[in-house]
Amino acid sequence: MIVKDVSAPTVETLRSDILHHLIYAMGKDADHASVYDWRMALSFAIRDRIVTPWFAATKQTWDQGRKRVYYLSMEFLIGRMLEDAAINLGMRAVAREAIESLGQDWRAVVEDEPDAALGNGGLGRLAACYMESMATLGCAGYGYGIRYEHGLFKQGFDHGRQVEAPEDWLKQRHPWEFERPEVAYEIGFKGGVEKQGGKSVWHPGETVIAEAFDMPIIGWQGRWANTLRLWSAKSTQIFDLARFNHGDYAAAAEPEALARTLSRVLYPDDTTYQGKELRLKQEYFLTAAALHDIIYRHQAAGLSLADLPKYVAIQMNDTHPAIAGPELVRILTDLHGMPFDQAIGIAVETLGYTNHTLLPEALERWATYLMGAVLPRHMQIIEAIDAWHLRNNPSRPHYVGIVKHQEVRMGELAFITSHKVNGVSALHTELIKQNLFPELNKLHPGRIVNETNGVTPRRWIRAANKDLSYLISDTIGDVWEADLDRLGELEKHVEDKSFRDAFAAAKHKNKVALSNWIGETQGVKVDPAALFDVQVKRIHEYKRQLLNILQTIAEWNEIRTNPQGSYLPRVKIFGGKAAPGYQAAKEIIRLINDVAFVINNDPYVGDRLKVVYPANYNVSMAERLIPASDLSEQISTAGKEASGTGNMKFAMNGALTIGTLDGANVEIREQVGADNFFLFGLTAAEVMERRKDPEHARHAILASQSLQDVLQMIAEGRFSPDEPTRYHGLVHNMWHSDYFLVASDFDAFRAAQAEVDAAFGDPERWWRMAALNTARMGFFSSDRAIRGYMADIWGTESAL
Ligand code: HBZ
Repeated sequence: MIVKDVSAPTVETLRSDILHHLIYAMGKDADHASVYDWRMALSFAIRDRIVTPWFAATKQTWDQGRKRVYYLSMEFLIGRMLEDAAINLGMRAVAREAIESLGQDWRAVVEDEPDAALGNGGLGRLAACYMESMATLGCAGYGYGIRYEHGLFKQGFDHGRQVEAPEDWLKQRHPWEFERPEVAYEIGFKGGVEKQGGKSVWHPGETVIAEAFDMPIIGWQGRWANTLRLWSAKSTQIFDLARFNHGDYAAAAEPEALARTLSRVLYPDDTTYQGKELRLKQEYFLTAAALHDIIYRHQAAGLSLADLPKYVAIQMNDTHPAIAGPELVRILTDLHGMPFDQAIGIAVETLGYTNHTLLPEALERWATYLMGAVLPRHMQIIEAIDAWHLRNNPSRPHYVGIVKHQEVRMGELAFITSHKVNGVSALHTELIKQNLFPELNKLHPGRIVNETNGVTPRRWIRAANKDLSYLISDTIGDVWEADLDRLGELEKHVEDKSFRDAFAAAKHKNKVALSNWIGETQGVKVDPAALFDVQVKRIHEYKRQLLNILQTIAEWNEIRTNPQGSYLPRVKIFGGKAAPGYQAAKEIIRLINDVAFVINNDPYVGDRLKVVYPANYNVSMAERLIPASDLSEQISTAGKEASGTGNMKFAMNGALTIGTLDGANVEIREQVGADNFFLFGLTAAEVMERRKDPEHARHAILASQSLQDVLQMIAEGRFSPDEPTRYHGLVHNMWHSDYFLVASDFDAFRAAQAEVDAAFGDPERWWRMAALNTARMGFFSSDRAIRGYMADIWGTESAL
């Protein structure tokens, strides 16, 4: 157990530290400093307090020869760091007072920080939550990723259409990173393989340098800190002086520019896979740099490579770093002369693989010619691993190997080179066993395990929802942040009216703040007393934002045809980006915006229904929206959403879920109780059954008058009067294909929404349900998830 001095500084000392950094780091005096300067000065002053626990943790791990966990991920969707760091160090109040005493507005300073958007969505945000939980639990480890110069694109809307602009988080200095020019490895690509006396020697045709940038990740109360090490690509050749001297200035800078493209930009595709050479190079760049670093550290401690699994656990976040298996085998055999069978055995013992999707279009498969060209030695090793696996397992009629139809299947590769493969919710793990890897599961029973996702309550309750946090602490004391099961103690207060009133008041306060923000930024006036119905996540057909907007149109119709009826006011809030090349998703975005325009400008409707879709949904926007939500839309086609993590954030913050039996919704419903969850829709098994009817869409539409009306209106151009045919393709697809079964679930969804209205119309009932959701969500802390990984996969123990 390490004890460090992280006692919060006084306002006075912090204030003087801020001024010190303002002058000596930023070169500004208080009279001329901008918000940016103040933010940097404050960040440095806070960062100073992370460094000591960070060093102490690193030293302790080293001294004790502890096993370390290495989390390899192409994405870390971190968001802002300042406020989170201040909270984990227990100094937010002091920091706020200090900066305000210097005449600065705390929120303005905090919100000046750009989001580190080094990820697409759930997978990247999960990696960030897991880093924070590992630090909180004293799980010694490193995250390894890429320091993309440009994170996920910025989304704008132009007449309702998504437009993408490059993201530029490094335009300003990033105060949370430390450049490590001395930690740099040469990474090779292409070239050829030569046999030298029975040994294979790879001569790369291209090389780049991977240079490390470290970010300390501080856990709750500063008791432990780990490192997130991000790699940046640099040229091995700094500058082509000969070309420069010939006056060819552009060509002289070319090697540098080319090398840098490797870490230039994050691929914005989630759940569709594109076999792009640059992407494969990025994956290898991350993985090879990480493995070099891991092996270097292991050997520097004087340890034998045969003992690697005793000291090292490597987790592959999806298949993106799955080249780790072949790379580790290459290092052990080619570079260290270990026999192949021993090397692959060590690789398997060391590696673990987390699967995040069942969607076939998301599963990575690289053409063998591409793999062979970019990584010729790895291609040979992959074939050797495939042959080894086949040799060691009795052949089966449906055996699925790694290389098939001239493609390398990264899922099978990751499976075969790992000792544990995990799904991210109970249902998803079952479906992995039954549908994704049935044969490999039979060959390796027990290898597939479940680790249901979790989220960090520090960021998602404590930082994002202050009023709820204070209420929780006032009610049950304040150690729930590190032991979320304690939220269960709220349950006995739920029958207490004054507690429920306080719970509702905290929500109302968040809704007022959100209403003001919507008014200011979207120009739409919304009533904070209305039901805030929110669907925020990547736009994807399987997530069914289309179902949500069609239901919205149906409600609008209802109000218009029966204007005397009594309606509870609702605000429909959407947020999310579509992959730039995903046309169907972009069409849904445009439809939502078109519908919003018509409804928001309809004088008949007034306050009863509003639709808002703020552009550029990101982590910071999630922190604003989720605490102010009443209803959480988790409405994917059953069997498609591996887990979801937004669903957990909403429920913890006292939003009720309307959802299908998909991903972690199943477990959320079990925890909060079926009475406190609005369930609808086909089950995963029913979905598979329904698809057998080639006419399922037509049948479902013909059975629903309200859906027919809605589709008719869209087809007539009611939401696109300037171009009535705009959505003909979409409507046609609804009638003739509807792969994600929007039509089949439509009536059930509307019925569930009617139940939501009934519940919201009964505040006693609603706030009881909402408070019970918060009280029963302890299970979904990422601390619980990380404990599961430590025990079931990594074989590590807390250092605390
Ligand atoms: O991972 C998501 C799942 O869809 C979601 O259900 C789950 O909760 C979450 C965390 O386990 N998957 C992704 O977010 N996937 C990606 O972002 C992705 C990114 C690049 C790719 C493929 C997928 O090439």
